[in-house]
Amino acid sequence: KTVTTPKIKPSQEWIDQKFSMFIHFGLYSVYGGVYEGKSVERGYSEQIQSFAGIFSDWYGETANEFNPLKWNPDSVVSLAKQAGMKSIIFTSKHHDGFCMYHSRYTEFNIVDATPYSRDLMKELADACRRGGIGFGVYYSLIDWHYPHAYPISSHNADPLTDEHYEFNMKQIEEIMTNYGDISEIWFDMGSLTPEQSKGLYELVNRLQPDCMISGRLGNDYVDFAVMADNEYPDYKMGIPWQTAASIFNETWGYRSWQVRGDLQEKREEKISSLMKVISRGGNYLLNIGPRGDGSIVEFERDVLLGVGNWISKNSEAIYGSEASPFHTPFEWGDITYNNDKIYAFISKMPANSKIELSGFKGKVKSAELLSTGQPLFFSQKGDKLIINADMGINNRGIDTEAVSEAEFPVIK
Ligand code: FUL
Repeated sequence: KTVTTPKIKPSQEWIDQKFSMFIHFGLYSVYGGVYEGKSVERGYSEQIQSFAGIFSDWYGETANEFNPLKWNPDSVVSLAKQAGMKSIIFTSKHHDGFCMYHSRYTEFNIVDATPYSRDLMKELADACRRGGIGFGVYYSLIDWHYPHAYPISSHNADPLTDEHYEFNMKQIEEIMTNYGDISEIWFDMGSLTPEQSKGLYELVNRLQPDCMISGRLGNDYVDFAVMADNEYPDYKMGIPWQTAASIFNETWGYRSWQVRGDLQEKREEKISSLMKVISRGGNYLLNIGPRGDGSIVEFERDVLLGVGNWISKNSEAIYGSEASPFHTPFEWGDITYNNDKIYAFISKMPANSKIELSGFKGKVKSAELLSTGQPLFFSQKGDKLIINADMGINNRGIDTEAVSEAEFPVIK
């Protein structure tokens, strides 16, 4: 039996990213979750072709009007950076089979089939490089457009015919060859045989040995595990992993009738999820779904900017941090760890404002509010530490800026 030594990938570098942007942008964005004047409420909007039962030829004709002139890759990169994100993962091809890059193997792509006629993915990859952030690719292993994939299956986990698999191999080869360094490939869906998963895994490794490969390739060919959409585990895991989340939780692609909400609430929800993921050692991949004209939904932009603003004051607790060394979850929030320092992220302040932690071996030197350096009272008895997290801030009746500061304090 031959034993192959697993290749060492720069997984630590990948783990250290912590926070990245996911973008679901494609032909489906033109529909915005609406078909024949009706909102399609069932299912994710990026899968409208399946959920609304749109006949493929009609769906394909949408390409004639796809001209996303408001798309500006440099400002998308700048938004990601302001949000504190370290890479962008872009939908090269979703289940509908439409390629957002110039594929040689189908004309159903943004260069050959639309008035836009430019390789949008190439321009985004270049913008990421200019902006100094990573670029990764989402690739659906199923393809409703592929002639042998009809009728569209609702569970998205059909086996791949040999022909379809060969097509995927060729597309992955061109993606891995023509778009510079790819930080991760987010394979999605399909039910592959072990040989098929192996073939794709080896192809990526050969062309881009540093590219991290998502576990949705199946059959244990995995560099990082992907949690169920919007979910995270209770504890840290023994493998690099990621949680992908969308702003509205019910869709990834643009939905014209679901574009706003309570900004403060949404921002808090996403900050809490980010910290839950990071405290368990994972990476958080937060999605935006641009409109068909390429513009960014203002609410999504504002959520991202709010999260980024909070991160900028607490970045020490995030980048370069490790999962919580405590084995029990806490009612009041989550913990990260970095070089002798513990960061306690308080999402639900206890009524008595006391944060209790046990298991300390040495003597604790100080406790402070991370964003301002305000020292906090604490006492240590044996291995038990009690911090008084009452920062004298009354959450009611003060301006929003102060509320934002007060709502999610991080103690160092
Ligand atoms: C899922 C897909 O089926 C959804 O459409 C979306 O792309 C999500 C991120 O992954 O498996």
